[in-house]
Amino acid sequence: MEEKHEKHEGKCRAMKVIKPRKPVEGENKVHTTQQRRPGRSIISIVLLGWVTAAAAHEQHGGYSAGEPGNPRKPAREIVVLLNEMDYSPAVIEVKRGEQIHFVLRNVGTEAHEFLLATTAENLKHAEAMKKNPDMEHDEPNGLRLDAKKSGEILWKFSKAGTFEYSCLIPTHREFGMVGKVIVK
Ligand SMILES: [Cu+2]
Repeated sequence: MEEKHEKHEGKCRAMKVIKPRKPVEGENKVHTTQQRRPGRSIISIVLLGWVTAAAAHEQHGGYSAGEPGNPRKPAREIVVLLNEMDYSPAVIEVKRGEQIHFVLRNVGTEAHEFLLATTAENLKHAEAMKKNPDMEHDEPNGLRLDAKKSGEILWKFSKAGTFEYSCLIPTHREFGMVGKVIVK
């Protein structure tokens, strides 16, 4: 359990701590044409770092509810109000492949979160948050909003199934801060 917590906290920061991967021996052969172009090499290093971070995310089952949306593609807007201790609406239906532009408004008097994931992932995440209640969330699938603040998430529901959004600040989920997304 201990190890899981640590790994999970690592996940939450995976998108922030981006370290370029050390080149593996033999890899240079593939990139020989790029060696004369320092500009491209830098891009390669940045991309490698990003891929490594993305892979780390994937290992922990990140983005279990689909994938970050593409701002160039059309999206349906859904306004969700966050309050003590619920969401409105509490159930959302979308079509598989549909992009949703969530406009999130915290109309309550304390901070709340909106984290899109499977129930299993959110429950695991909630365990980690008991140890670290002020864990920051700045990920494509979720955010924390202070009272009276608003935010946005663009999300593509690429998988069919039932997912959820919930607030993992200790006790909030238990008090009712959980909503359902049905993807058909
Ligand atoms: Cu909350």
